[in-house]
Amino acid sequence: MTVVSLVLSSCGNGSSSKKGALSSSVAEKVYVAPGEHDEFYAFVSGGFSGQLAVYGLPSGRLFKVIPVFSVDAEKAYGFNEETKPMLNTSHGFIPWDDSHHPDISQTNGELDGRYVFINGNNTPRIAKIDLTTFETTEIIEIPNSAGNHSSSFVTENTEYVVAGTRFSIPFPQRDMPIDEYKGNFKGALTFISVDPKDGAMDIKFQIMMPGFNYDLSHPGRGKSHGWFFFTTYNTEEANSLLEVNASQNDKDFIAAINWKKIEEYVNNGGGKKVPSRYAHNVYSDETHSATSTIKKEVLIVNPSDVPGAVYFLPTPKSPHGCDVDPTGEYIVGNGKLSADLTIHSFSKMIKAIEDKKFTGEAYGIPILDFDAVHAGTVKQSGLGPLHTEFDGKGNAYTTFFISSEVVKWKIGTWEVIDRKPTYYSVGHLMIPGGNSRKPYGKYVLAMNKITKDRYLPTGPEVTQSAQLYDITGDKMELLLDFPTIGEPHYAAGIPADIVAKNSKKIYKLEESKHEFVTKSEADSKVVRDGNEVHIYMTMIRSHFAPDNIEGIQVGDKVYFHVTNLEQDYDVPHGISMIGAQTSELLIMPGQTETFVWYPKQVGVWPFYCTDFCSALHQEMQGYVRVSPKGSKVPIKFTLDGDAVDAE
Ligand code: K7E
Ligand code: CUA
Repeated sequence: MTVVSLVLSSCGNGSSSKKGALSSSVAEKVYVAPGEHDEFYAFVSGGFSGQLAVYGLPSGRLFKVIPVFSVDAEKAYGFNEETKPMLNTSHGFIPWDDSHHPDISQTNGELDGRYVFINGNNTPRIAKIDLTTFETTEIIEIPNSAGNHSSSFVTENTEYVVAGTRFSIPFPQRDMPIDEYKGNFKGALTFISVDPKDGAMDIKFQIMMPGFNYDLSHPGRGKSHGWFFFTTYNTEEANSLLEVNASQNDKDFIAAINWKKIEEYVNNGGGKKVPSRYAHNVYSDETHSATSTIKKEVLIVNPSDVPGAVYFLPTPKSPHGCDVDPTGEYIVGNGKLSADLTIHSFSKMIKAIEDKKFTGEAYGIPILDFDAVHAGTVKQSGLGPLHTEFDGKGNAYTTFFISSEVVKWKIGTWEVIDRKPTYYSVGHLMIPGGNSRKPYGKYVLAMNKITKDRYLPTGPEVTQSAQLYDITGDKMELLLDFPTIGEPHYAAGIPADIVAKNSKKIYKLEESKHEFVTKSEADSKVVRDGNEVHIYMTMIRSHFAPDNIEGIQVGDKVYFHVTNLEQDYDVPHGISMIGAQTSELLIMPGQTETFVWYPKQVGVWPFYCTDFCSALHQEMQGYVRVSPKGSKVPIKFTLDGDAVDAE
């Protein structure tokens, strides 16, 4: 086998004309000519950057980094007064998180392109990004959770976005010895309802599961709609040296949750309201501002109170990925310490439940007989399987971290059809719509942890990257490498035409309900209120109004409320002030944003536009005169010598 492939590859390398022809057709497949658009959007998680990057496929061009869980000076996210509340939590203002799994909203099991959801792992949160503006518009904190990793996956009609805890913790949280973990720590699985009209999120209930680690999850679909599946590891309930102590059991579990049954139980008054503090942050496109509300309780469901709602499917070797095929029949558990993939059958699971094929129970939850639910095994498929996606044509693709490859296999016969190396140590992979009833099986994107020799060196830190493969033929074909931001984990892809047509171009000035909006230059003003000063400023090509401000004093707290009066597509302006302990503002047409400046030194200090907006951008500037504290210099604000409010 090795000899054959060696001969083949040396033959291919020897024929330079073939190599040339092949590489040019590969280049054509990813070439998007200047001025043309990509076929797909790819939303790639930023991992420890906390953000979400938007790329075009097949070109691999980066369009935007959407700030989600981390402050972003470029866009003033978390720096301006309008977005600071987005990063509020029960622990206070948290400027960073670790984002792993974007998932696009669905209707009838198909991508609908309204929202992308993504999880923050570290300080458990779920965010929603609105795909008309490509902005984060809602973040909800997840209480009683830690290492929010088996998140944020949506059900077939986006009834719920689901979040599962990776680390179990004491419930209720309390001061207790760590070695009393077993039986006392619990794992919360959280179901967040999504309002079908406006997308508003709300925690409907939390299922308080045994103290395992809940690693990944996916919804049932089609026949299995109404169920949700979570991989677990550390069913040993170890609390120390998990690399050894959590690898004792030959099999851990996939937890199967009948959420429809639990929803019904809850709607009939089931569950118990428990005090829990968590933040719910909402950004409004009308006020261009976010508000943060601290919620005080959450509805807890004990699984043993809802018979028939929760089962465990034994699954070998600390499974990581938990993936459901497009028909909803097969649930794939990738045991990361195994060479095999284990596939369970939903129909067999239902039958096994009816026939009571149980081999025991864990904390009152029935454990199903492995043979009664097992559909098949993909044998010796590689080393260190992590995640699986589907092409909608009966094939599945699994990543192998240790053997650095993507392996294509056939659903039902469980045979390996193809394998291609990745460079190197691949984590997730993504087929657009690959977590839905309707995958668009044209490309697979592999996201790698290690790239070593693939790029020019940049010191000890080397970029992480994605690789694009054509999967339209029997064999996968590597097309393109491109670097990513942060560390990519999962990604979500969608045909561009579903999303692009809804993309917003401007914010309508007359519709703004921002508390400090200034809708015309004539309305701009400066108002002193004790030692607080509010500057109501406008910007339009190519000046600020007012651009000369006097009467500010050392020790004041100066608010710049700045409105971009432009009503044309793609004409942002920026503003920054010398010595401001915050970022610039980058303000879209029709939008108002605010930064705070604490003048510390007497003098005349400039501000300027930071976004090259016109031929006279360099002329877009102004001055603030700062007098000593208690000075008699009155508030005065002018444009071209005239007081702007006098026009
Ligand atoms: Cu496998 Cu966080 Cu989904 Cu990364 S996880 S790879
Ligand atoms: Cu406005 Cu540059």
